[in-house]
Amino acid sequence: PTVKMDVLNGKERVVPIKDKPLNVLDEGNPDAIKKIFRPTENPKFQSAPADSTVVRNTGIHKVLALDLTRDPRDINAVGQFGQAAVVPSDKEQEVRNRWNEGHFNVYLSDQIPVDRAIPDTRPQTCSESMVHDSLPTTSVIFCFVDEVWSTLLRSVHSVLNRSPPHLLKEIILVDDFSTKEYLKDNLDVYMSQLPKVRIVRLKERQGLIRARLAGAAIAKGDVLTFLDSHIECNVGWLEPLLERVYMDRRKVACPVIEVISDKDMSYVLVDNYQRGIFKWPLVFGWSTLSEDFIKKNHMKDSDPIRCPVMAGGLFSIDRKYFYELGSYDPGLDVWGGENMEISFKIWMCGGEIEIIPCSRVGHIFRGENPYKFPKDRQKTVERNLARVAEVWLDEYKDLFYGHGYHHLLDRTATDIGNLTDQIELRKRLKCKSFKWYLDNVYPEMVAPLTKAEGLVFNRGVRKCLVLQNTFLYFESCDLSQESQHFNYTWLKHVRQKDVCVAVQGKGPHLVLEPCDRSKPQLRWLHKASNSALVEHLIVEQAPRRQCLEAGALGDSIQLKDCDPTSAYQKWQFTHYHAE
Ligand code: UD2
Ligand code: MN
Repeated sequence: PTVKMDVLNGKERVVPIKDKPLNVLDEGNPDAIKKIFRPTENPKFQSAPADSTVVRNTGIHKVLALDLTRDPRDINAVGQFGQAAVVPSDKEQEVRNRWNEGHFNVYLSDQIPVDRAIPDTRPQTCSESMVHDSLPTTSVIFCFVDEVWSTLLRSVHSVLNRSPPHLLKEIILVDDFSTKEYLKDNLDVYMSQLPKVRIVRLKERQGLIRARLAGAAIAKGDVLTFLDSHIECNVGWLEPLLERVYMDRRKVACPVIEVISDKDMSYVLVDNYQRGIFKWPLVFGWSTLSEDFIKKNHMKDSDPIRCPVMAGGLFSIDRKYFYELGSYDPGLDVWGGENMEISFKIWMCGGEIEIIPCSRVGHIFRGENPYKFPKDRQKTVERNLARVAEVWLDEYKDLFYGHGYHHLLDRTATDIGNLTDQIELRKRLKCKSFKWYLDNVYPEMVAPLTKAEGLVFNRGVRKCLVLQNTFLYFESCDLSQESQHFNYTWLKHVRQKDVCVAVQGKGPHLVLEPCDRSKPQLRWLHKASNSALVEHLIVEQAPRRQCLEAGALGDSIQLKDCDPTSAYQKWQFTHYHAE
């Protein structure tokens, strides 16, 4: 007899299904599927010998639309079918009181069944697409710290209810040293009824990066699938991810991340053709593929989309390949930047990142992190990003620092930790350069290596700056003279080769010094063409601004109080790449 298991609040009900045995048998070739499937996820079936239920073959089948919530227990339940849930007016205060437990509507989450149905939001053709019968198995890894009970449960049930059981090796819950009581014994008891779920408890707070590593370390599946602990996997989400990894183990597959509203918990589908990108200074974002690009590549809405970077939370990766790549930099703390690290590593060391539109997972995006950072949040994220920049960005790391992170260059103030292992790893894997990555994976990215360059023209004397034999002076402008070529860099240096224009002591005289990223006295503010070159240090430390000024006869150059009306303080480089 075919039965459907249904779990709510720790109570198990076994519901006989009247007419049809299981929705899943509607799909594809029933014979093939009977062979590769256990009838249900019911633990009672799990004691059956594996080889009697799992028969592998090399054929293909239509992607399975297994969904044990398709026929929900209570069609009138709050939030059922992914609909917006309404807060009764007398509960609004409670909503506010409980908001900070998760930085979303925790009150509503608790009202919604942990096994609610959600709409199948896949593009039309997805249910017709074929996958191999012999896909690899996966371990699903959720790490969490102080996750909301109902949300964590809904995440786990969405995996159990919508994943082909023979492909789901296990679900690993990594508790990153949560403080909430309910996540202790209660969670153990609840999960003990779900034989595929294992719980790992970390003895101190590690942050999500090392927590994921702890989960990966004990995983037995062929593929690792990482998920955030406040998600709902949609119908047919798993096979399309595993198919890509199966076809090429160096492909890392991400589902489309849909939105579970933090306010009303509704399941909202997102626009098609979105890919993950970054802007300087390594800020993750989404960008829609251009219509031209879609046309030129004859793309269908179900085709995989290559992504320069992944969002971070949800992806499948071949387990052995994950370790060949050196997994994550374990020196990354708590939250942030690890998505950049793994993305650059994957692309530059021979892999690929794709979003698979036929795989969709809802995620509650929150305005704030609902947990505490052991150290300052901003400093933690900056430090993580600086580690990534130092290891992976080559000469482009100056763009990272130049877009608001100059202060990180002062290593006495910011200790970004030891990077020897990461740099070694990059050498050992013979990874390509960041320039290669920009040219081949993300050519739309604007990444000029300097902010401005060429001749440095002074408006007052109408001559150009010359650097020769440790002297700085003016001459008639002549592009053919190397000695008149300067760069204005992301680190705000006025620079010729390795020599930088600097302020001597407290001024007014200038000196030439070897360029040094950490020294603030080498930095000049220059906002636009035909504007001042302002001494950086003075701007930060004193109200009196000092600007570079050419002597009226063009025979000297020194620091003077800034005077916006003086043409002798207006400077112009030949080319400006930015601002
Ligand atoms: C996004 C990613 C997230 C991660 C992060 C950057 C998605 C949907 N989410 O932010 O996975 O890549 O960017 O780092 O792509 N957690 C711990 N220990 C901690 C902190 C967090 O276990 O110290 C857990 C947390 O409970 C959650 C997961 O890590 O399950 C991700 O954290 P988040 O949901 O706060 O990150 P999110 O979605 O803002
Ligand atoms: Mn999240």
